[in-house]
Amino acid sequence: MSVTSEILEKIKKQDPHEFEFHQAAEEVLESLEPTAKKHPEFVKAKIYERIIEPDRVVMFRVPWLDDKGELQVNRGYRIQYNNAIGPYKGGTRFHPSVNLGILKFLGFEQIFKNSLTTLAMGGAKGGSDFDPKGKSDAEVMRFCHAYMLELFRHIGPDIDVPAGDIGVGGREIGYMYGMYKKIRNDHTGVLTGKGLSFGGSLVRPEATGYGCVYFAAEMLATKGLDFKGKTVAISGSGNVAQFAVEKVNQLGGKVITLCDSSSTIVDDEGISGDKCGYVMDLKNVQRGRISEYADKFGCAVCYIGESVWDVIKNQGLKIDIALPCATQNEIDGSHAEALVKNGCICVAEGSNMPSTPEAVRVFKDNGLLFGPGKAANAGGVATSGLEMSQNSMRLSWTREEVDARLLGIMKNIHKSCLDAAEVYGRKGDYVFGANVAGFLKVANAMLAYGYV
Ligand code: NDP
Ligand code: 2IT
Repeated sequence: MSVTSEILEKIKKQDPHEFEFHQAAEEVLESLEPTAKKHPEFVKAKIYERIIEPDRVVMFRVPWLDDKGELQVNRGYRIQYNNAIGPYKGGTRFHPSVNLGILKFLGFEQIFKNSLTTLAMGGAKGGSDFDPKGKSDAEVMRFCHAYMLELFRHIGPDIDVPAGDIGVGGREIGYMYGMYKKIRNDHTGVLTGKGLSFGGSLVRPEATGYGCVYFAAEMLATKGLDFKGKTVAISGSGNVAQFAVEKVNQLGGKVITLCDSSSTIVDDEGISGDKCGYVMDLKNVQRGRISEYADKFGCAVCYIGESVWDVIKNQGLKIDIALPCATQNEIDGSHAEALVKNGCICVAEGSNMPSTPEAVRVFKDNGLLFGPGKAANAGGVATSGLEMSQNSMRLSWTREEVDARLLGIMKNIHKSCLDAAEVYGRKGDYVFGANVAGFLKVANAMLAYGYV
């Protein structure tokens, strides 16, 4: 049995209910098998056994008062996975589905993603099973403050730098940073995704969506193609989806779908111009449902209870490019087959692990350009890294400067994936290339430290 399959068997036995973690680990370990053959020094130093195990998991109680004055209790987490190449870095997710298995999958992926950015950032992830939906502003504030009342002792600008993810945007980061600053009495910018007036970076809100589209554009360019005149399906309607729509429009493509966890809207005329501003206000300010888009704009059709990928499958929608930007495992094998049948040539993952292993197989077997999340959505954390640099230097770069750096980083990640894949005889395999390129830098650092 190979080193990597032994490890996989062990983690499945150890924590049998952590399905998402097993899924993420299986994909990475499969890719890493050839590196074990090429690098006996990694095998000897048990790099594979060590990288799979988080440095530490912090799990804590978050008690907070709701608007009725009743005490609520949620569970908070921070998984500090690996800091071989820099301080722990990764997002914070507030969603009722959050558990250890989901955060371990996200933290593990983050190690390789952060390494691919070329910036000095280790991997981490945190969050809570708190559901911000339907909560008042005051409740969200009290929850965020309570969450930070424990988290503050585990983080720091050179220790661990959290950011946003599902359910955590500018509002939540502001509340959490406010409490951190008060307790610590310092202003070192420990969170990223901060507001512009208190240490945030221009283009950080846009970065994940823009970066995903930049990555897709790089993949298309390898075939002499671009976004002009292409029909694009985007899922989700949150931070990543909104700015993916904006960038596709700028590059001449037409986005026809968006969704949330309740429904999908299809607008054949394209989600552009004032309609983009409407979606941002609806989701970020009104905190409404995407179905309201169809009430507002007669040109759109709403499908209740169906995801974007269900609608493409059930309605036979023709699309050229798919950008999943909602959540994990949103595209299964049957959705992938429908995408292929309906003409899709390129999939770039804005969300983390949106495609099931079956879906990835379908994309690969049919020769689609397929950019995995840890490469395609790395623009968000990369720009968080740029926010950290600006905070350390106590200055801020212009929008043009940050956007140019983001574009450069995405092009570089694209090239690193292709180069690593080619070295190992897996030309054009972005999944393999991302895993191996991300791993090698971390593995070499771990090797240099000795057995720690
Ligand atoms: P948001 O909370 O802003 O938006 C999430 C969107 O996805 C919402 O439309 C939400 O619908 C939908 N969604 C979330 N969970 C589910 C679910 N279980 N089923 C169906 N729909 C769901 O999050 P982001 O846009 O920040 O994150 C989206 C994805 O991108 C995540 O996978 C995240 O990990 C990844 N990502 C985010 C980065 C960032 O910088 N923010 C960076 C890199 C990756 P509803 O409102 O109904 O819940
Ligand atoms: O999944 C991710 O890369 C994020 N949620 C962003 C992490 C960050 O630290 O900006």
